[in-house]
Amino acid sequence: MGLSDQEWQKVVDIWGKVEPDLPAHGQEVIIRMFQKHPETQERFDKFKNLKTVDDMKSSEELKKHGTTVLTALGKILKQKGNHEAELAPLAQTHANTHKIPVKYLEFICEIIVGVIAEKHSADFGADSQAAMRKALELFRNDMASKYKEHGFQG
Ligand code: ZNH
Repeated sequence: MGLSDQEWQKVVDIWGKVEPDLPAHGQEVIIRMFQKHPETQERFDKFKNLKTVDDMKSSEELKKHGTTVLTALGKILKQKGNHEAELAPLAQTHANTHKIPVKYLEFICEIIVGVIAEKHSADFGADSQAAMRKALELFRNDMASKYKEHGFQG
């Protein structure tokens, strides 16, 4: 389940390519999630009324949210698994306030891998992709166990 030092290094390296433009990556991730899994859009009071991809693209709020999500995820990934302090508040809000099932976390993680693969194909080979998938799986598993502590089955 854990990642080796080399795997963490791959995760941190590819994140270094993502980080200079978090807003563009974040926007793309959120729009794709809404397109591919429309039920996820229903979870956002502030985005429910965005009907078309053009509406989504022109929403500054959506871009801002995408940036917020990837900023939080980046902080977690950089902890290389020692992410208790970063994860706890996120699990708390996502279990109690937003009530986001683990399934939706799977959706977004898969989309994140897809977006990075498209934007950074040269730097995101099979080994890096596998390492990132492992890191995201660890993130989800730890979110899921925190969810249970909050009595949310996820
Ligand atoms: Zn989330 C919010 C992150 C996923 C839904 N988020 C949020 C925030 C953050 C995040 C940081 C802010 C703060 C709080 O806590 O509240 N997310 C995140 C991450 C992830 C996520 C990192 C993974 C990766 N989310 C998610 C999903 C969903 C969500 C999948 C659905 C589907 N979120 C959400 C909501 C909110 C949030 C609804 C609220 C918004 C507003 O503002 O209203």
